[in-house]
Amino acid sequence: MPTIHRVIFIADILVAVLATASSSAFAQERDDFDCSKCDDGRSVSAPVIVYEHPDFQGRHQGFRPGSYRADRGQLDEVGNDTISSLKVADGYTARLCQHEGDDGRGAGVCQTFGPGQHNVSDELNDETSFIEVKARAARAPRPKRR
Ligand SMILES: [Ca+2]
Repeated sequence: MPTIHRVIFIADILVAVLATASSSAFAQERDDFDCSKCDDGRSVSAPVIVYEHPDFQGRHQGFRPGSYRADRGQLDEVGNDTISSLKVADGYTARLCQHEGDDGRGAGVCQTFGPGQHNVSDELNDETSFIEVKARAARAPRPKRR
């Protein structure tokens, strides 16, 4: 029956078009998981997330407890001297400093942020080169003994 054949032919075309569309969608999805963005993906679940622009816009980077120095490339995702806002999860603090310092504690203008969402003050805006994230003692998991 010619009508049936025509329907099947059209159905075949539709399948082919859908297959092409979904494979390019899949390729797009795979691009989203490109390794250059792996850290970014993980950063979303980090207790502290810093942002390039005020109000949590622009490039961002997540940090877990520890100290991070721009001069060691540890702020490369967001960029040195760019941070303008940050989010701090409950039970954590983030200390931002203008300079890395020599003693692992940061130097210059420093400011500590508790849980919540913050825009960085003018004093420290686009200046941060050192970040220290701490879990507050009451909620901190006990460090493993070596
Ligand atoms: Ca900025």
